[in-house]
Amino acid sequence: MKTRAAVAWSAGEPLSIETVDLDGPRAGEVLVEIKATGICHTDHFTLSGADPEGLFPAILGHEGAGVVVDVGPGVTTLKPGDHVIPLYTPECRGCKFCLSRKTNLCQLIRGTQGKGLMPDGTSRFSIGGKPILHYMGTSTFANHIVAPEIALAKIRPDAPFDKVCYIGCGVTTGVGAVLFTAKVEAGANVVVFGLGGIGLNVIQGARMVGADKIIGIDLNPEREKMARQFGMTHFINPKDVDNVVDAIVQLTDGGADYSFECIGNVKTMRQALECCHKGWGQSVVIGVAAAGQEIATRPFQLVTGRVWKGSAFGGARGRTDVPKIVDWYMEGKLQIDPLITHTLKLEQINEGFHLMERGESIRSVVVF
Ligand code: NAD
Ligand code: AHE
Ligand code: ZN
Repeated sequence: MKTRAAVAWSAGEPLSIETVDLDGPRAGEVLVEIKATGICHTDHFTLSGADPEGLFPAILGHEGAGVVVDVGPGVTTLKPGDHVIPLYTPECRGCKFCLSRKTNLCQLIRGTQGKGLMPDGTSRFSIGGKPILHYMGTSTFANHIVAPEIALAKIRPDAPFDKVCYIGCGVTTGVGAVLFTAKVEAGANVVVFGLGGIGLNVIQGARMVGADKIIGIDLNPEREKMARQFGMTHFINPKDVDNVVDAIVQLTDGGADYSFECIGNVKTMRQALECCHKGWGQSVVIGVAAAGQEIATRPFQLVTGRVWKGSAFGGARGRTDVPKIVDWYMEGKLQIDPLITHTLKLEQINEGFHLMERGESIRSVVVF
């Protein structure tokens, strides 16, 4: 079939709207009509050329929601008409990683996914016979995609696509990092570096679990108002203090119980660790740093009890947890609507990237 997609022909170039050929679903695969997709900073990162795994030409996008159109042989858990959220972190429930119960990082198809290919080693997208690569197994900047059954979470049919698409990455990443990765307890002091599409969801996760102080750090003063609406109790702009770590340690009587880095900057990752409380403070790296970047700290920071960990997709098991997070949204337990600051047509997708670069959007959502 033919579909429309925003194609990334090469790094650093604007996306180009094209008519793309899409092959039908093979064994274990599902054809999905994407109804809406968010634009995450990770799409920007890959398009910029900073992603060591970035391959071109490709169809980016990993924060979508849509409807099943057709299923390939052997698919048992989905049928045409089902509403789904594509998962860049699938959940096969049978690999060593899934069975460990220690991680959400299902590895069954990670090898081919990272090469921009379906599990059988081929692409379903092409233009004029030339293959176009998939991205993160999702490619939600296309109106139709083919995805593995294990990479689709079935969600309730009354959830609005243009809002719950954000659960495909940002909401789950932020809220999940608090609930599933750090397991923040009521009364804890939490520090969030970066108050964008991810950090604001860390803030709402911290509020959900009953955190005490929720301290937000951002260079953009415009972020303070929205962050306070989501539960932030204190704001620090690094431009206004001599030393951001000292300011946090002072505010928290010795340091944060938990900190979350939601920027992707190795300097703020160090600050996020070093602002943690001696003996027990935990820092969770969420931000994705560019190729060649490395983190550093004095080992003494770890010797004296601070813990450095990371979180991908909020530690959520996609097929199990994503439908629950959609329910939380529909029941009013978490907010999404105010964070979707811009709704665009596919033809305007490059404007979505510019809004992010200028710090004017929290989330832009493209509606097909
Ligand atoms: P965003 O652009 O919406 O937000 C980033 C925020 O950081 C902005 O508010 C910006 O003003 C602020 N900022 C930038 N530099 C700063 C600095 N030096 N000090 C303080 N604040 C600064 O981005 P996003 O969509 O929220 O994504 C954040 C990061 O999380 C990105 O690196 C993205 O790739 C990553 N990410 C990771 C996962 C995961 O599973 N680990 C999932 C989604 C996104
Ligand atoms: N390709 C990059 C790594 C990018 C990365 O860490 N991605 C996160 C999701 S970001 C979503 O916005 C992730 O899930 N990582 C786990 C994984 O298996 O990719 C690089 O540095 O190579
Ligand atoms: Zn993302």
